[in-house]
Amino acid sequence: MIDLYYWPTPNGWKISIMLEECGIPYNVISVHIGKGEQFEPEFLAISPNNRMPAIVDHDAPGGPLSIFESGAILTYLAEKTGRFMPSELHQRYEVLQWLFWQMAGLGPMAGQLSHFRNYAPEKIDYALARYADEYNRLLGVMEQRLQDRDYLAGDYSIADIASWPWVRPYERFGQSLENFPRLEQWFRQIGDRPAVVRGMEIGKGWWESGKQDEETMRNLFGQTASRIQEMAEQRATGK
Ligand SMILES: N[C@@H](CCC(=O)N[C@@H](CS)C(=O)NCC(=O)O)C(=O)O
Repeated sequence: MIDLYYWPTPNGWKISIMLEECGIPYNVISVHIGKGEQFEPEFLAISPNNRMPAIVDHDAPGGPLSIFESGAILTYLAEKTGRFMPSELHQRYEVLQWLFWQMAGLGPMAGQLSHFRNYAPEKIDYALARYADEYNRLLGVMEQRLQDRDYLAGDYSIADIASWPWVRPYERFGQSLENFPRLEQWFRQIGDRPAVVRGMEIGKGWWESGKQDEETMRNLFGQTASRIQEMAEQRATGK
C-alpha cells in the first residue's frame, strides 16, 4: 500500500491524479498546511522541506520507501507501474525534460503569481507584472509545443499530469486561455479524463476555514529557518 501525504493544492493533485491514473491502491493522510501540520516532526522525517505531497511505498523493493517532491514521486510511480513514461531513451527524456520544465518553471512561477495576486497583504505592481508575464509566457510555450501534438511529450505522460494542475487555476491567476486554442483543447481533454476527475475529488472541501485566516497566513508565509531548527530540536529531544 502507498501512503499519500496530501492536501488539495496543485502539487497535491498531481499525485492524486497519477495514483488514480495508475489504479494502484493508496491511503490518503491529510497534511493540513494551513494549520501547520507540515512542520510536525513525523512529517518532516518524510518530507524535510515541509511541503506536501510526499509518499511512502510500503511495498517498495528493499523495504518502505519515502519520497518528497512531486516530480520525483511522479517519476517513481511511472517507473513502478511502467505507465505514463516510455522506457525508450529518447522518448523518456522527452517526458523528463517537460516534467523538469514544469517543476522548475510553470509551478514556481504560478506559485509566486498566486502569492502576489491572491495572498500578499499589499499589491506590488512590479511583482504582479513580473510573475503574470512569466506565467503567460509559459502558457505560450505550451501553446507552441501543442501546435502539432496532443500532449507535451509523446503520449499522455507525467509531464502532462504535472502541468495540468498548474494550468487549472488560470482564472484565479488572472489569465485567460482565449489566445491559446491548442492549450485550451489540451486542458479540456485532460480535465475530462475520469482519473483526473477522481483525483481532483480527493480532499475537496478540506479548506473549510478558507485560505486566508490569520493562522493559515502565518503557517504558509513568512516562515524562516528558525521554524525548521525549532522542529529539529523538538524531534531530537522528543518534546
Ligand atoms: N516542489 C515541491 C513543492 C510542494 C509545495 O510547494 N507544496 C505546498 C502546497 S502546493 C506546501 O506543501 N506548502 C506548505 C508550506 O508552504 O509550508 C513539489 O513539487 O512537491
